[in-house]
Amino acid sequence: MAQITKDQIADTLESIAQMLEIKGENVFKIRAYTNAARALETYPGDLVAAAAEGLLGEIPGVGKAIAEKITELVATGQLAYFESLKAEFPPGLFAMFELQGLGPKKIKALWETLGVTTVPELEKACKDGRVAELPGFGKKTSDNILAAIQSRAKHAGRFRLGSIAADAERMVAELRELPEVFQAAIAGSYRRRKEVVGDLDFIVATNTPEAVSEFFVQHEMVESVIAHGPTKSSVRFRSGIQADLRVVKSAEYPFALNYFTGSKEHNILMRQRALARGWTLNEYRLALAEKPETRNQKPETPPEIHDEPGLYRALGLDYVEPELREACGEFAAAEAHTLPDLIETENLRGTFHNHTTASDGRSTLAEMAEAAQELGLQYLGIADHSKSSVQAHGLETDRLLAQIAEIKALNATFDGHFRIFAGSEVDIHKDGSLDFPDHLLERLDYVVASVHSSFSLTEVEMTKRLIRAMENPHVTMLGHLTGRLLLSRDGYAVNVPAIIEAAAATGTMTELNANPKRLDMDWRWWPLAKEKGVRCVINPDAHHTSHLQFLHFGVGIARKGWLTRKEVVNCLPLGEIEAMLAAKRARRK
Ligand code: DGT
Ligand code: CA
Ligand code: CA
Ligand code: ZN
Repeated sequence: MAQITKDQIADTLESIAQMLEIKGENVFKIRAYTNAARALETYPGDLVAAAAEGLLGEIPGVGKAIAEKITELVATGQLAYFESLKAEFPPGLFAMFELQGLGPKKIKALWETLGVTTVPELEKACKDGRVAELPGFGKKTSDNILAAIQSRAKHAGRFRLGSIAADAERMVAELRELPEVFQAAIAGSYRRRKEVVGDLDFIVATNTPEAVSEFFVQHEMVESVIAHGPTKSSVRFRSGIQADLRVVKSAEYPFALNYFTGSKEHNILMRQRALARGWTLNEYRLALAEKPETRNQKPETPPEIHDEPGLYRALGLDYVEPELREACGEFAAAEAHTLPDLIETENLRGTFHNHTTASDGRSTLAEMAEAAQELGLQYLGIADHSKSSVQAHGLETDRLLAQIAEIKALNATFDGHFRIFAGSEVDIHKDGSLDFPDHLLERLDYVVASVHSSFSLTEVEMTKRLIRAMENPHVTMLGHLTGRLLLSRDGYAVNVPAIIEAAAATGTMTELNANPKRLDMDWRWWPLAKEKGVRCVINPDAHHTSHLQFLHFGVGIARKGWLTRKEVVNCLPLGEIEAMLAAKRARRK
C-alpha cells in the first residue's frame, strides 16, 4: 500500500469539517478539524514518524481526538469515522465544494430545498432561475455560481506549477538515481516554467528502456496507468496530473529533450532553421535532408550533437534557456548574441511582501526573520495588511506603530548583518486613496499598495484607481497587479500598458508576486516593463515561513519575462537597497 501523504490527510480533515458543517454541528468541533488541517499543511516534520511515536498531539492545533484519527489514517490508509460520515451524503455533493464561493451553508440549502446534489444539477437550477429565487441567494449569487461552474470546466485538467512541482522533482530525482539511467529531465511546459501546466513530460536516456518504464509505471505516486510500452508510457499521478515518459538512447537524448521541451512554436522555428541548412530535425536526430530545400547544391553534413547547446550552435544560435522558448523573439536575439543573462534564485538578497501573525500570517515576526536568515537572505520586508482588510485582521494605527517599534528592537539584535524593513501592504480604496494617511506611511521604510476590494470596476476606473495610488510618493511598489488567482479567479480589468507607463513615470516598482497561485504581474508583460525602465521586485507574499520558498517560482517567471538581476531590485545587497527604497520619496522633495 502506498503511504498516505500529509496533503491527503489534511484534505480528509477538511472534508470532515465540511460535512460537519452541513450537518449543523457545533462550531468548535468544526473548527478543530479545519485548524488541524491547516496545522498539518505547514507541519515541517515527518508525520508517519510522529504518528508512530505518539507525538501527533504535540503539533500545535492538533488535539487528542484528531491525533487518534490521523494515527488511524497513517496506519491503515483509511478512517472509519470519515467513511461513515461520507455515507450520509450523496456522492456528487463533494464536487460542489470545489466551486469558488460555495460553502457548506449554501450547499446545504441547495440540497435540502432544491434537491440539488451534483454540479450539473446545480448548473441547470441556476439557468432556470430556481437558485436566484432561494432565500439568501438572489440573481447575483446565482450568476456567480454559474461563472464558477464555467471556470471549473475551463480549467479541468490543468495544474498550477506550485501544486505539482514536488511530485515532478521527486520523480526526476528518483529516475536519476536508477543505475540504468544516464540522464533524465522534466521537459515540456514545466521546464519552460509556465505558470500552469497540462501534463508532465519526463525524458530519460538509458540502454535498458523496459526496466526504466517498469519503475515509472509502478511508482507509488502513480494512481493509474494510461499506456505502458518499452519507450513510451503515460500514467496519472495521485495528484491528478498526467505524466508521460519517453525513453531514448543517449545519442538521441539532446534531440528528445529539445523537442519535448517545446514550445511547439519554438520547435517549428528550429526545424525551419535546420531545413534552411539542408537538414532535417526531429525528436531523434539532426541529419541531412533527403530532398534538401537549400539553394546551396551540396549541404554540409551536420555536426555531431552531444547536448542542447551544441544543437543551438549547429543552427547558428546562442543557447536559448528553456523559459524563453515561446517564439517571442528568442531566435532573433540568439542570432544577434543579445539574449539576456537571466536572473537566478541565488541572486536574490531579500524580499519585501511578507505577512506575520499580526495580520493573517501564521508565523511570528521573529520566526519569519529567522527563516529568511536561514535562506541566506540579508533582509526581509514585513508588509502586514492595513486596517480595511478586516477579514485578514489588518493592522490599525496603534498596532502598526507597535510593529515598527518591535522591528526596530529586533534589528538592534542583528549587528547590522541582517535587517527587517518595516512596511505595510496598504489597501487601495475604490477611489485610489490609501488606507493610511501620509504622515503614517512616512514612518515606514517602504509601502506595498494593493487592491483587495471592489474588483468589479470598469477597466478605466480600475486603471485610474491604481495610477492614483502610484502617484503617492510613499507607495514604493504595487502589489499583485491584477489580483488573479490562477485557475480560480480571473484578474480584474486593468490597462496593463498604462500601468507600466505610470510605474515608469512615478518611479514605482512593480511586484512579481511569487505565490504560485498568483504569479502576477504575468510574465508576458515583463519585457515591456523592462523596456520602459520599470523595476521589478520579486515577493513571495508569504503567510508562513515555508512560503519564502515561493521565491523560486517567482524567479522562474522573471526568467520567462526576460529579466536579469539588473531589473530586479531585491538582488541589491543590504547597503544599496536602502537608497532604492528611498528614491521615490527623495525625488518628490
Ligand atoms: P502542456 O503539457 O499543455 O502544459 O504543454 P507542453 O508544452 O508540455 O505540451 P505537451 O506536453 O503536449 O508536449 C510537450 C512538447 O512536445 C511540446 O511543448 C512541444 C512538443 N510537441 C508536442 N506536440 C507537437 C507537435 O505537434 N509539433 C511540434 N513541433 N512539437 C510538438
Ligand atoms: Ca506537458
Ligand atoms: Ca505531454
Ligand atoms: Zn495582498
